[in-house]
Amino acid sequence: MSAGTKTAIFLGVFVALTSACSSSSSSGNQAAPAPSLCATDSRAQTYSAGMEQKGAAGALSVKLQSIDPNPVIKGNNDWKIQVVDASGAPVSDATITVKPFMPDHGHGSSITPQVAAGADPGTYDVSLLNLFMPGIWTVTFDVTTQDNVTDSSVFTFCVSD
Ligand SMILES: [Cu+2]
Repeated sequence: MSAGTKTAIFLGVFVALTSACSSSSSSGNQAAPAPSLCATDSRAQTYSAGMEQKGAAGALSVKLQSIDPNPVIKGNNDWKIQVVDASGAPVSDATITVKPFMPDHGHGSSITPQVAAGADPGTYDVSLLNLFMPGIWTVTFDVTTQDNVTDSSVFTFCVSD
């Protein structure tokens, strides 16, 4: 066998290997469609009536009594909440600031949620909770009581496309 024949055989094997490799990588591009972002994000909470979020200071808690719509939607949401103290007693006449925020994007909402006293002790009606983009939103309730007790509770929900 001449040196020229050996070189030709070597080149033939090399071309066969590289073409097999490139054809297998191109077929890998046909992946299944990505699942919805909310289904796979473990940060998202699932709403249930009465779900409670203890404040960071441990002094107050916020309960979600109802959310409308349920689950949360892209756009304006109305929530009914109740604030309770560490012993579970309703806290009326508190000052509450509600802050929606997208942690992955670093922005809030330009619409300021409105808070009004609710029908029952310690309850408040939150309106214009504007979650305007799909994805993870944190909703922070900063609460100050008449006795100047302050606390902050955070809920995390995912807004679907
Ligand atoms: Cu965003």
